[in-house]
Parts: sequence; C-alpha cells; structure tokens
Amino acid sequence: MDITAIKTEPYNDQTLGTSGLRKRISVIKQKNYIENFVQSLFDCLEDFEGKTLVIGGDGRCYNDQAIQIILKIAVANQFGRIIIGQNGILSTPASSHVIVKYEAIGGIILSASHNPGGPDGDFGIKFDNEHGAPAPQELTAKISARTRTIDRFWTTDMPDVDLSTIGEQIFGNTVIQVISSVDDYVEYMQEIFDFAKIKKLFDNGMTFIYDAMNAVTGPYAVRIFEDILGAEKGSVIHETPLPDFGGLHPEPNLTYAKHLVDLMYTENAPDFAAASDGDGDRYMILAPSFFLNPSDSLAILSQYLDTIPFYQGKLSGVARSMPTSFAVDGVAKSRNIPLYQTPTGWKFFGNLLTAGKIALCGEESFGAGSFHLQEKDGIWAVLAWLSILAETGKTVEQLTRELWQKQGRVFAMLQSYEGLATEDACTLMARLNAQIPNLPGTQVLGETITEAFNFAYTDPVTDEQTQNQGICILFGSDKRIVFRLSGTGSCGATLRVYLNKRTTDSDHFNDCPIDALATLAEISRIISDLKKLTGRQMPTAIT
Ligand code: VG1
Ligand code: CO
Repeated sequence: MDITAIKTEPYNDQTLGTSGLRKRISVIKQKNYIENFVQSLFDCLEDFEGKTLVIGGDGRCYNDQAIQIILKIAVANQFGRIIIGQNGILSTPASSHVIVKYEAIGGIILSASHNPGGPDGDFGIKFDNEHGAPAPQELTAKISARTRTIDRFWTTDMPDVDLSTIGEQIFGNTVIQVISSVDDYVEYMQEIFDFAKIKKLFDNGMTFIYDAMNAVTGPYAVRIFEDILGAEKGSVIHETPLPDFGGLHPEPNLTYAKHLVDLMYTENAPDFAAASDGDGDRYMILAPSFFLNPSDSLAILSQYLDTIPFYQGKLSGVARSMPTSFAVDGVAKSRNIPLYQTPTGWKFFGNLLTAGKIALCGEESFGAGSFHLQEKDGIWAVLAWLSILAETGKTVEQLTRELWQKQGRVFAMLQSYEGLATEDACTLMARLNAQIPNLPGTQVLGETITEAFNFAYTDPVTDEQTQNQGICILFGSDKRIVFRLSGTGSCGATLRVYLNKRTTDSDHFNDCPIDALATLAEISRIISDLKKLTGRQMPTAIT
C-alpha cells in the first residue's frame, strides 16, 4: 500500500458555520474538495499519529463515497485506529459517546443534520473533539484558515473498505474497526435511565409514536422504544434511514413534521409523540392537541431532571442559547442555580459542561442535552421526558401548564426567512446594527423599545470573546425580538427572527402563539425594513 502526497489548490469557501461545514452535494463533489477539508482538519490536530479516530454519518446521499475518501486520508495520515459505525452510520450523539468511550482523539461526523438531503440536497462534515464536543470556536477558526492555504494532502491506493461487517481490518499502520451503530449508545441510555420504570408507562397502556423522519435515529428508536421498552410494534415510523430521507425534510418542527403535528390534533392522537432530525441530535415532543415548545421543555427539564436518579444532586447549573426563550431563567432562579446564556450552536456549551458549571443545556431549535455526552441528543431528551412522566405521574401538558401557572407563559416563535440574497441579508443586519444606539425609547406599534444590543459572549471558562451573535431588541423584561443570520445554510442567507413574549394572565395561556406574537412579528418587519431590503413580507418557515 503506497502513501502519497497529492498536490492540491485551496478552495476559498470552506468556512465552518454554526455546526461544521455544510454545502450542496454538487459543491462537495468537486475535485479534492473533501480531501482538502479533511487534510486541513488533520493539519490542525496535534499528536494524532497512532491515536483513534471515530467516523460516522447520518446515511444521507454521498455518505458512502465520502467515507471511503476520508478513510484513505486518515490511513495515510497514520491514525492508529479508526472506529466506524456499521455501513458508515452513527448518529451525532452516538458518535460523541463512542469518541469518549473508546478514548478517541475525536470524530468526524458526516451530516448536514436538519438540512434537506437527496442527490441535490446538502452534505456536511463536523468534527468533535476528544470530549465528544463540537470543535470549539478556536479550532474551527484554525481549520477554516488552513483550508485557504492547503497545497497537499496525503492519501493511499488502498481499496474501498467493506463497512457492512462488524470486525477489524488492517490497512498499513491502521486498524479499521467497524462497530454496531447502536449497541454502545443503547447500553449507555440504559445506564442513565431506569428503563424498568419507563417500561411501566407502556405496560400501563401509554400510546406512543416516534417519527424518525427516514433519518439516522430509526434503528436506535426501534431498539429502545419497541424492543426494550415495549412500545407497540410499528410505534416508530419512517424508521429506515434512507439516502434521500424518503423526500422528507428531516427537521422536526411544526413546518417540516406537519404530518405528525396534524395527527396529534386528531381524535386518534397517541398519548405521546416525538420526532428527531437527520443526525438524531434534535427532538420534538407533542401530546394530544398540544405542542411542547422547546424553550418550555428546557425549563421543565431544569425543574425535574434531578428526579432521575442519575442526575440526583448533580444539577450544578443550566445554559441556554441566547435566542432560546427566558422560560428557563425563572426555574434557574427559583432553584438557585446559575444560568448561562451562550451564542447559538452547541459548541459554546462544551466548556461549561467540561468544567462542570452546567448539567443541562438547550436551544430553542429543538436541542437539549446534559453532561452525559457533549452533543445535543434527541433520543436522550425523549427518554428524559418519559422518565419525568414516570417519576411525576403527570402528563406533558400538565407539567407545561404548571410551569405557566407558576411563572407565566413565554410565547416563543422563530420566523425564518430562507433563501434571501446574501447581500440583502447582510445589508439588513448592518443597518439594524447601525440603528442600535437610536432604538431605545423608540415606539413602534405602541410598544416601547427599552434596550437594544448586539449579543457578545465571554466564555466563563476560557475568557474567549465572541462578538456579533445576534441583535436583541427588548421591550421591557417580558418582550423581545432577536435577529441573526443562520450559519447552517448551504447557499444564500436565512434571516432568523426570534419572538418572545411573556404573559402572566392565565386567560391568555391558550392563545395561539401566532396571534400572541403578531404585533412583535409586525414590529420585526418594520424595524428591519424587511420588505424594502429583501422583497419579503412573510417568513418561509415558522417554528
Ligand atoms: C441552527 C439552529 C441552532 C443549532 C444549529 C445546528 O443554526 O438555530 O440552534 O445549533 O442549527 O443544529 P443556524 O445557524 O442555522 O440558526 V443541527 O441539529 O442542524 O446540527
Ligand atoms: Co442535527
């Protein structure tokens, strides 16, 4: 087997976003595109020769080919061992767990997560460090910089590796070990949660549906919910990971999982429904005629997580991303535990988790996780909820209404304007930013702006500063609009507008969020001059 250095030219668009590199498959397929990126990544790691690397993916189109390219580069770069999920499949949380369990130096996860799949869809490459945490800001900046100067990569002439059979194969100085995609993760969930207790819910007749959206969680969900916990066969739907997700957009929210939402608002609704995204790190939970808002979910998890024995006495603190609603803040305050506010993206939670400052964290984008592993974890979140239902004997709706009763209901909504011209979106943000000093005191549609700022973050562990993380406009302490540009798209720009409003008037708890937030939505369009700058009047996705 020959190892050779191949000359290459850098690409100038390999900048990592909110969660790794995300591009259209047509871009990824360009000559040496993956090779450049992966070699740049390895060039930024230290002392990896002879060490272990994990590789997994969500099974989307091009997963198979990309893995073979990466294997050759990793072997040529002299990793000692490469652990890879069977058929190249590992969910993001499963990869994170495997990295820590097998003491790997890190892992490459091939996924564009919630982005659309299929031959014309998106592809992505993420890197998790030795803690199984998304590459921190410092490393992602270093990798992005390296991709702009790279002039060679190492590869080998080895044949494609058979990834269908569990076991070990040796190539040069590297052992390639194919492992079960699900075993380690499932065992770990059994250590964390009291499965016997959750099983009683099913034994007592709780009806349940889990929509894997034809993405990576199907095999995990079938094993956990049907085979072990005893949910009725067929409870897990869209359970086969398909390269094109069977035409579904694997983003579990009110827009893209509408089929599930619709079912939950019929008379045939099961007692509990959940769905997950392309790579299995997001979750959505629904109850009959009831949608659990992810920000409320984080608040309730903060209230009850330590009723689960694994977490007893361990709730050191909680964190939410800045655009996540302030529902959790009230719980943190009443429990007298610290609350941290981070920029969007899981990579900002890593240091807090490693330092033990927080036990739980979450995002409004259907992400939640704990110190059990350092990625967000969709199936974990569902199991945490089922455990809490078992511990408290209450329903999802009861627990949520109790939260509202105690501290008011915080309506929370994300309005996304997708597919904008990048230039228009940047102009809009720049203009808003320039207006910041003049906004306080301004009245729009009867609401007075009390504060406006561009969110900046100082990492409490490393003191690293991160600027420009979203423009926040406050109307007193109970109403807020946040503007930011998405960092996960593959072309054009997506403007994200987050709307929050707290009401303590229980007569309004059942208001429809679209109505409750209509004025704030209108204000967001007025102060950003949306129509003039982008030609848009209405969002393309509301979640
Ligand atoms: C979005 C969400 C963010 C999440 C990120 C990755 O980022 O807003 O909360 O962490 O996706 O999720 P952005 O920059 O597009 O707003 V995943 O499950 O797609 O890796
Ligand atoms: Co995801």
